[in-house]
Amino acid sequence: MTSTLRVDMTGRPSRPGVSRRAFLAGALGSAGLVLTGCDAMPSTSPVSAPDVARRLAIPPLAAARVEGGTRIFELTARAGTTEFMSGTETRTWGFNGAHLGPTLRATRGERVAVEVSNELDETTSVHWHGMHLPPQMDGGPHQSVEPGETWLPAWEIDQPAATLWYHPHPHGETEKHVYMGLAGLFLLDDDASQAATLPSEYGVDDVPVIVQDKKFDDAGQLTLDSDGNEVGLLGDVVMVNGTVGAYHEVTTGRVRLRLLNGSTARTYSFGFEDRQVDLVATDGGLLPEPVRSDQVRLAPGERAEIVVEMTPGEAAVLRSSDPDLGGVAAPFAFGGNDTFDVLELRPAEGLEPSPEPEWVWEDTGLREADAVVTRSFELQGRKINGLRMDMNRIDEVVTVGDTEIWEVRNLHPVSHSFHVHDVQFRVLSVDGEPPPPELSGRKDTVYLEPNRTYRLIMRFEDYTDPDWPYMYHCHMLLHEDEGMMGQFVVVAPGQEAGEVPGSGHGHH
Ligand SMILES: [Cu+2]
Repeated sequence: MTSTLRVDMTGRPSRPGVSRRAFLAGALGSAGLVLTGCDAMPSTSPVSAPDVARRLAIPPLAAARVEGGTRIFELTARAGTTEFMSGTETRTWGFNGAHLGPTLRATRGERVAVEVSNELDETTSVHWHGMHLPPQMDGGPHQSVEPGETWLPAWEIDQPAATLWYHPHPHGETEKHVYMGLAGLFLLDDDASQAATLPSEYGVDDVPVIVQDKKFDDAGQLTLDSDGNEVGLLGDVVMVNGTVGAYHEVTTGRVRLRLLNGSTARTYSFGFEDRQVDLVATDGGLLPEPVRSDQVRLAPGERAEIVVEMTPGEAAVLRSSDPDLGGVAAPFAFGGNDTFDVLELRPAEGLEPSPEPEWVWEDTGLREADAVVTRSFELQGRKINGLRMDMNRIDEVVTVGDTEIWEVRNLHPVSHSFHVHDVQFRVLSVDGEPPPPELSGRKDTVYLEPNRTYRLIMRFEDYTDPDWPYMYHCHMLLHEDEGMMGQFVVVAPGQEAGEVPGSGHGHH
């Protein structure tokens, strides 16, 4: 069975007096990655638009060595320069390179470790977004990596196959570190994903698509000025894997795109003008079945895997169009309703056949009847339950093994993107209604429309530690940095919360 999501094929012109088709043709002609057609934001970029399309960069698969049964990766954060635009060297940060990082990949049941080194001039950290792991390995704001230091987290991969990612999480500085380019994918495989009939040749028909928007100053340098925008910075240049004006050559009848919204603030609505796609996976792995979709909305931090059917010799353009922001009042949309091209797929004249996507789904096992605790989280301004983040305060104490329901309410006219560390949750309901099919699988981040209540169910399976907390927070990174975050610990039955290590020692 397939379902149809948000049909939005109105053919509305992107600019007054310009037909959608004409705009698309024009945009393609100039590799049109500079946003146009926006009411609320100037559409001109101080950096000239690229006059040629560029081949999509594919982040390399990270090399690893295996020692004593542990797969060990190396990530070094450093500064460098990147030529986003011909002839302009932009200062950026990256892992093992000048911008973004390699793709880490591991299989369920494997033990992994990462040597994280910091060659920047400032403190950073690396959080494994979506990963189930002990809190000391989580890479949140308490696992700082100081300049010149190396941090060595290790854990066992113990969750279904998924498209996860990694990025810094330093207290109050996350927006800047991600924006400068510190981010990469962490792909997990398992028996089910390996048996699935999904395109799976990395970088060929299984394509990482890290979507980010940037803003450049007159000198071609990145600027992080959000102009007082409530949601944060909305850039006027969009890039995929750091490539502006990206195209990808396709040789197979189907292609799988692993979409990551790696932006700091912008919400996207991905789709193709001329075809539907099969949504096959969300943040934490495969969906129960493919969901036939026109548009896939992703808030910052969210991922989706889509499978696109190709026509030989006929280009297809992944666009982000006017996302349904879910009732965000116009003054707060701030250009979040832009429409623009993201990635052009260029199929060959002859395509190798690809099978229909099929797999055996592993049930989440999360049942409302099993929930023993319900917690309430109200988001407003930059606060959760009336409080801003305090590194020394433990906000919630969870007992290991418990299934819990988290009722998350957005009381703000602005959207938020709610992320919980350590777990993959399932959305039970949105304002009391069953969730749409795209929210039927494993999630670790969910878009919160204004004035709605999301009931999330999750289970905290192991890794008790009364002292080291996990985070929950808004993944719109300006919001997070300004305090929209809280901390929880997972304790043994009957155990009390301890004290956050280092508390009382100047972490205020
Ligand atoms: Cu937010």
